[in-house]
Amino acid sequence: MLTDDQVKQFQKKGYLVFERLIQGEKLAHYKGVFDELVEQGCSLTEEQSNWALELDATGAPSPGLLHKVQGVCVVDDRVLELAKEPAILDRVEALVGPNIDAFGTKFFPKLPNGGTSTHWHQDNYYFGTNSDCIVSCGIYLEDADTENGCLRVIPESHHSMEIVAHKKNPAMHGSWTDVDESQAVDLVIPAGTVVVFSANLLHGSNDNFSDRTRYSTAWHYIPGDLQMDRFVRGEYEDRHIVRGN
Ligand SMILES: O=C(O)CCC(=O)C(=O)O
Repeated sequence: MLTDDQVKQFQKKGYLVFERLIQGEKLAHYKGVFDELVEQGCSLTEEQSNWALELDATGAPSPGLLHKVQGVCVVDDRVLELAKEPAILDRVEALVGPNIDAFGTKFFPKLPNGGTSTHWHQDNYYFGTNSDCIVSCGIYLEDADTENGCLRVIPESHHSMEIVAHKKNPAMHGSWTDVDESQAVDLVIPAGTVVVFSANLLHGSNDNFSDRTRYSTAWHYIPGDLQMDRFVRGEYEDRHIVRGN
């Protein structure tokens, strides 16, 4: 269900944006599911498995400030239904094939006034591969703009197939790399938008400087038969068959 032009654009630019793909009651339903997770996460005083809190300047977790739910489809199987949404999979199928798994599921609430998700990186850095069979997917449950930290991409940066060096700071979640920000595109998008992109694409987002949340959930779609050392089908808990076999 992608046009030839869309497939070409994915190949050329490394990403595709589907505005308002999840709509109306469906969007409200999923937003409600994530509200529940935020409520749960914001009662945490220390980190727990799957649940990460924002870090203060010394790298200590900040009680009550949820940063991320890693493995969100394991924590709440209602989110797995979103990973199986036909509107998404019909499009992803054109890039990944008929048998599709999703792995590495996460939710970022990006809370107001300082909430974080990820800075510049390539997803494949984390997976120890430069495979171009991995299609990352971000779903934005709320309007995302430059104030609340929309997704930013470096178009065409997936072409080199090179995984660049990433750095780590103990007072920050995740690893990141430097990019030429003059090449960056801000994806200012309305609620319900789905972005798919190559796992080799440089992308990231700024922190949330607004007084609004910016909920997003993300994972990676792969062909069901793709072998991955650390994410073995049937063994790795956060790898799910979402279409076909
Ligand atoms: O928060 C975002 O929009 C970026 C998320 C992201 O880059 C990731 O999950 O790898």
